[in-house]
Amino acid sequence: MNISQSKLLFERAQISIPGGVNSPVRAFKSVGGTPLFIKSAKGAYLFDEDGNKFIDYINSWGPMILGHAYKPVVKAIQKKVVDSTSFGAPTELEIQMAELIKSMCPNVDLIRMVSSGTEACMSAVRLARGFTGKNKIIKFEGCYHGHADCFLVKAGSGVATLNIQTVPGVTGGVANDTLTAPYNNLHAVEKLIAENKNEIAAIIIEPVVGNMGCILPKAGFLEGLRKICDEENIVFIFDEVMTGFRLATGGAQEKLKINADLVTYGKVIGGGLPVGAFGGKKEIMEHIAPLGNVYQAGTLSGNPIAMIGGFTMLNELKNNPSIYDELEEKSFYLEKKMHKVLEHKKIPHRINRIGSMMSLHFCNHDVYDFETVSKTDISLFNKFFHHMLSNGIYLPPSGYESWFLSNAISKKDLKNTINAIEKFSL
Ligand code: KE4
Repeated sequence: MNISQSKLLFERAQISIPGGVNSPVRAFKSVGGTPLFIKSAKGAYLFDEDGNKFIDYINSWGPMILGHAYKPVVKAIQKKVVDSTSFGAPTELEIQMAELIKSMCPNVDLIRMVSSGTEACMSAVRLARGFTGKNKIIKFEGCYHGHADCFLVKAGSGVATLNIQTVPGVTGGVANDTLTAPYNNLHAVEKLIAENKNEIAAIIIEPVVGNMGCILPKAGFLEGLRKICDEENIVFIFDEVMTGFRLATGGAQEKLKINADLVTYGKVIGGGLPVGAFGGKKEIMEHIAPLGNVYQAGTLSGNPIAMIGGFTMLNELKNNPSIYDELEEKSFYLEKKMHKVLEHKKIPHRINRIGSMMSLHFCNHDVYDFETVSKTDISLFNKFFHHMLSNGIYLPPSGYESWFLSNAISKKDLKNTINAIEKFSL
């Protein structure tokens, strides 16, 4: 596969941009090789600067649930942009967006728009601390909630991919207020609660993890955390930046039938434009400025172009709920066929999947937390990644990431993906 243009661009990029990328996971650091520079994308396909075509299983790390350059979203943005790109003042569209989200997601009385998932999660934690008057939070090893200082403790995604044990610049004071427990380990959380009685403001969790591969909650785990939060006056925060509007219109709260106190969103909510949000119970959200004193702000929060992109995307999902059935059918097909091929090849593996989020791990054991992910054969994954890339299949460049299917993917694309796997050998 000719990637000469990407090679030249990557060399040039590294002169002006740290590592040549504006987000570390894009750098192919763990899988090795040159990151591909993308020229355009349409539907299920990416086209790089060398003219190579790929079936996309990253979909911008989740946002492109209906495929790239989705016509209604493109048209809505084109129409809106001529009315200026930002006012720094309230608009009706922001009300419409908030009302639409409230109609789709359970348990959201008030919602505040921001410009990234990091901002959403950072703001939700500050709010939980302000609301409870307590300082500590519990997060889970391998979960990733963005790059705010308090989350960069045993984090997933790029932090795990790059194996950064402690992030320089995150002070001891901040790290001391972030407690961690293994995912799916309720006993470890109970122990932290007992050791930090009345000091814990929030438990923040990816209700389905996408940042150490796709990891599903074991039966009773989330329910147990819900009970702890109720008993201990702890704010239960669902980080639904990945799962929101992807697992169902109502995200993981709807799919898993469990209510958080605060929920954060990103990715799909913006349809590929910079949008995040946090929302939840009125009695908590009304502590946010200007109603309350928990200050949170953003020049481009609720930006009209970002709003129209997200509003159009969410409306498509709300008005066509069959999309989730189609995504389930396509994702199940891929999982089933991939398992059959790898089993026939006698390659030990596990496939974790829920809806259109999935991950493949090369191992002989179940994968249910950071420790079990860390014991998978990452070097074999890296070999698999490059095999698939050279066969026109663009997977996340890390064994610590989830794959995302878009509903633009066709049965033929899925069959081509399986054909590529059939050509894989150890
Ligand atoms: P952003 O600040 O990157 O918009 O969102 C942070 C975030 C928060 N919560 C969850 C569950 C997330 O998955 C993310 C971001 N996910 C990564 C992919 N694993 C974004 C890709 C990147 O860092 O470039």
